[in-house]
Order: sequence, then C-alpha cells, then structure tokens
Amino acid sequence: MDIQWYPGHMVKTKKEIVSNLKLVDLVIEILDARIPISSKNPDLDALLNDKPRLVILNKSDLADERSTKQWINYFKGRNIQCLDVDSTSGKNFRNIYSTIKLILKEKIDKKIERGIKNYTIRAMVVGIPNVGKSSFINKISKKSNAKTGDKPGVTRSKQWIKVNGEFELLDTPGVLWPKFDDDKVALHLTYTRAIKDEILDNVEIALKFISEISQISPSSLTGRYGIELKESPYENLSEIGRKRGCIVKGGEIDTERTAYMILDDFRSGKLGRLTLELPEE
Ligand SMILES: Nc1nc2c(ncn2[C@@H]2O[C@H](COP(=O)(O)OP(=O)(O)OP(=O)(O)O)[C@@H](O)[C@H]2O)c(=O)[nH]1
Ligand SMILES: [Mg+2]
Repeated sequence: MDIQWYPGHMVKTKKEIVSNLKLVDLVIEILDARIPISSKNPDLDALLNDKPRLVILNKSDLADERSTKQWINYFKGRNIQCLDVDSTSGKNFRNIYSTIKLILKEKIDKKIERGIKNYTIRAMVVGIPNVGKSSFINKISKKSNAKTGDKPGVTRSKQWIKVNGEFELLDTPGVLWPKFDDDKVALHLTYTRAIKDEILDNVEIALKFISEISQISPSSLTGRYGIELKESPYENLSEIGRKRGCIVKGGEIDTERTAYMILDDFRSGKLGRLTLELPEE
C-alpha cells in the first residue's frame, strides 16, 4: 500500500514554523488521543529544538479513557507536560493556562524581576492536519476566529489569534512528512482523516480498518452493525453493507458507500471510544 500526502503547502508551512519559532515562548503540539504515535510528526522534534513544549492529546472524547490515562503517565514519566482535552466540549481547558505558566515559570519570573508585569505569552500551535488545532484555539479564546472543518487542509495559512491581553496563539496549517516508514502509521492517519481520503481507495482502507478493529475491539463492529465477524474482512464489509442497506441496482453491495460509512462511524465516535495505539511497556 502506498499512501503519501505531502503537498507543497506543507513544505511551506514547515519553513514558516521554523521562521516563527523565535517569536514564540512555547510550542503547543496537538496529538490525536486515539493515535498518539502516528499523529506525532517525526520531523518536528528536530525543527523545534529545545523550545518549551506542551503536548495536548485532543479528541479525548473519542479515545478510550483508560488508554488516555496510560498516555498521560507515559508523558509524565518523560517529564513532558501533557493534557488530554476535548476541543468540542472544552474538557480540561481550565488547566491549560496554569500548565503553560508552569512550563514558562522561570522566564516569566525573570520578566517580573525586570519590572515587566504584563508579559504577553505567545504560543505556536502545531500538529497534523485535522487534529483540531483551530478548534483548540477557538475553544481557548472563546471565539470562532479560526476556520475549522471535518477534513484535512482547512487552515491554509498561519494566523495570530489573541486570547486575551496576556496570551496569543499562532494557528498553523497541518503538516505531515514526506514518507511514512510504516504502513500502520499511514493507515491510522487515514482512519482519523489526517490524510485526504479523496486520493485513496476507501474500500481498501476500510478493509484494513475492519481487520484491525476485529483484533483490538471486535465488539465495536458486532455491536454497531449486528453482524457476526467472519475471517475475511471483505465478507464482513459486505455483511455490514447488506445490514445497512448499502445496495446498488441489481442487489449488489455498494462497497464504496459501505466503506465510507464505516470510516465515518469511527471518525464520529459511533463505534465507541477507540484508541488504536498504546505506549510501549
Ligand atoms: N470529537 C471531537 N472532534 C473534534 C475535536 N477537536 C476538533 N474536532 C473536530 O475535528 C475536525 C477538525 O478540526 P480543525 O480544528 O479544523 O482541525 P485542524 O487541526 O485545524 O485542521 P487543519 O487546519 O486542516 O490542519 C472538526 O470537524 C472539528 O469539529 C475534539 O476534541 N473532539
Ligand atoms: Mg486548522
């Protein structure tokens, strides 16, 4: 399977991230709580150097709660400040500002020592496409200044958003990297729609998805669709299509429509709260 999506605007954004780094006090790296490994851009660590960082596990409402706790402990164990949030409901947002102040305590104390009282903290928000960067910023600022949407590539250029007198955020377009070394990473990015699905064979993707979920949480499929899981993912997909009435003229299963429906059900949480990746022991 050859999944790649690295258009020119991502190359441009990466350059902009580097050139704007000197303007910010910290970087807020948004990860997807369902796939904290695959949603971490491997290029970013090198680019960000030793800039103070806050890791956000977003979409925690769609992830398994116990797994998210494991991830929080994982980051804590590595001395990385991390919060799990839900940018739609605002869960855990009250802790963001205090955590940022904690990360920047030394810097802020120095400013106060020098008589600077109203220091404006500037943070750059980065992450893969569709992970919820703009939604996160809108939630913090209690406005909807940043455009959001349920597909990758919504934010097209960087944009400063003022939260209040002492806090400003830089929204950036989502970036991926030139080559996915691991098929699983590419697939996980596709399931969560960080990769544009218009460029992919959705039936093939859905079959891989069914295989994976059959392993990690079969009840998500049997419960939602009322099917008995068979060995063959194609048979399972067909059965789901039949149950859901995804039929074309002549009574054949509309596999394309079924594939979209299954992926959509995962993306909107209708298959339950599912985390696809856990920290290594
Ligand atoms: N369930 C859930 N959905 C979320 C959450 N955060 C964002 N979303 C949804 O995810 C989709 C993408 O959100 P955006 O904020 O546009 O994502 P982005 O990272 O700015 O995307 P790009 O600008 O394309 O890189 C939207 O449909 C949001 O409503 C969350 O915490 N939970
Ligand atoms: Mg955006």
